[in-house]
Amino acid sequence: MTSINKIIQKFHDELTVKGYKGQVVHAKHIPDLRNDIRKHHEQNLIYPPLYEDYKEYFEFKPEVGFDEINSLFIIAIPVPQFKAIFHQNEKELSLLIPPTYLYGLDIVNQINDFLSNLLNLEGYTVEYARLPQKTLAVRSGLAEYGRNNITYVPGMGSFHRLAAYYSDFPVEQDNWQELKMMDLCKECSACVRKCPTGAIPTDRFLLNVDRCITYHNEQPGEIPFPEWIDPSWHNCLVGCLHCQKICPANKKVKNWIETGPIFSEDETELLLSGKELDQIPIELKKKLEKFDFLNYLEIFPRNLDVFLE
Ligand code: B12
Ligand code: SF4
Ligand code: SF4
Repeated sequence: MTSINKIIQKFHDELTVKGYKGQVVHAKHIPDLRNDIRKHHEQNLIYPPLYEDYKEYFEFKPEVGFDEINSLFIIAIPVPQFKAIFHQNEKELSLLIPPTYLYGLDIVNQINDFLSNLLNLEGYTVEYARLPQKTLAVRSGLAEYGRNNITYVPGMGSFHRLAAYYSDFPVEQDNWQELKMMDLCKECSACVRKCPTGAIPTDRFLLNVDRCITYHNEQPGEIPFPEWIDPSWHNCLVGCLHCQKICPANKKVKNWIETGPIFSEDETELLLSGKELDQIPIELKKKLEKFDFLNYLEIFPRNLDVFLE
C-alpha cells in the first residue's frame, strides 16, 4: 500500500469511528462540477432568482492559501431535527426545525478540525470550499439523489450535513461517477405526492424551486409568502419536511428529534415584533447564538406568524 492509500484508509477508518462518512476526488473534476450546474443554467432549468442568489456557489472560483489544489474532500455528518418551543397566551407551540439549520457553524468546525488534524499531520492542507455540495457528494460516490432532489447517504438517509474542502493532498484513484438516483426511487413517488406545492416535478428531475416552501421561508423576512401558499402547508419554523418524512429511505431517522430552543412568552413576543439584533436582550441573543440561529432572527415574524394565527 502506498502512503497515499494508507492516508485514505486512515481517513475512512477515523470517519467510521466518528459516525461520519466521506470521499475524496481528483481536483481535475472541478470544471466537470461547474459544468453540471452550468448546463442546467444554460437550459434555463435553474430558477433565475435562485441562480443570482447562489451564484458564488454555482460559479465557484477555487481560491486557497496553499500552492496547488490536488483534491476535493466531501464529508457527511448525521444531523437530527430539532423541536423549538414558543409560548403565547399561556399556550405552548412546538415547531420542528429540519436537520442542517441548527449548530451549522459547530458542525462545520468539527469537520474542519477532523480533516485538518488528519491531513496536517501528514504535511497537507485543507480549506473549506463553497461549491455545489450535493453534486460533489453524488459524483464522489458518497451519496445518491432522491427523487426529491435531496441527497441520501447510506445509514444517514437525508438527515446529514455536507461539507466540502479543497486540499493539496494528491489522490491516486479516481472515484468520479455518474449522477445517480436511489434505486428505491424507481418504484416510488411518495415525495411527489406528499409535496403540497407540486415542487417535485414528474417531467424532469430538477426541483421547481419557485414552488418549494423552503425557498420562500428562507427568503429575507420582509418578503411576504406568496398568496398561493396555503397556510396549512407550513410545517416547520424554517424549511419543510414533507418530502423527507414520507420517504422510506428515512425510515430509521425520521423520528430523530432533539430539543432545540425554548422561548418564553416575552421572548416569543420579541421574536414576533421584528426587532433588530441590537434591540433584543442579551439573553435572547445568546440563546439564538448557542444554536447558531442568529441569522434567522429576521424571518421569525413572518414564519412564526402563520402558526400563531
Ligand atoms: C440553493 C440551495 C437550496 C435552494 C434550491 C434547492 C435545489 N434543489 O436546488 C432551496 C432554498 C430551495 C433549498 C432547499 C433545501 N435545501 Co438546500 N441548498 C442549496 C445550496 C446552497 C445549493 C444547492 C444547489 O447546488 N442547487 C442547484 C441545483 C442545480 O443542484 P442539484 O439540486 O444538486 O441539481 C443536480 C441534480 O438535479 C442533477 N440532475 C439533473 N438531472 C438529473 C437526473 C437524474 C436521474 C439524477 C440522478 C440527477 C440529475 O444535476 C444537477 C446539477 O448537478 C446547498 C449548499 C451547497 N453549497 O451546495 C444547500 C443544500 C443542498 N440544502 C440542503 C438542505 C438540507 C435543503 C432542504 C432539505 C432544507 C429543508 N427543507 O429542510 C431543502 C430541500 C428542498 C429540495 N427538495 O431540494 C443541504 C442538503 C442536505 C441533503 N441531504 O441533501 C445542503 C447541501 C446544505 C448543507 N450543507 O446542509 N436549498
Ligand atoms: S419518497 Fe420515494 S421517490 Fe421520493 S426520494 Fe424517497 S424513495 Fe425516492
Ligand atoms: S421541501 Fe417541502 S415544498 Fe420543497 S420539495 Fe420538499 S415537500 Fe415540497
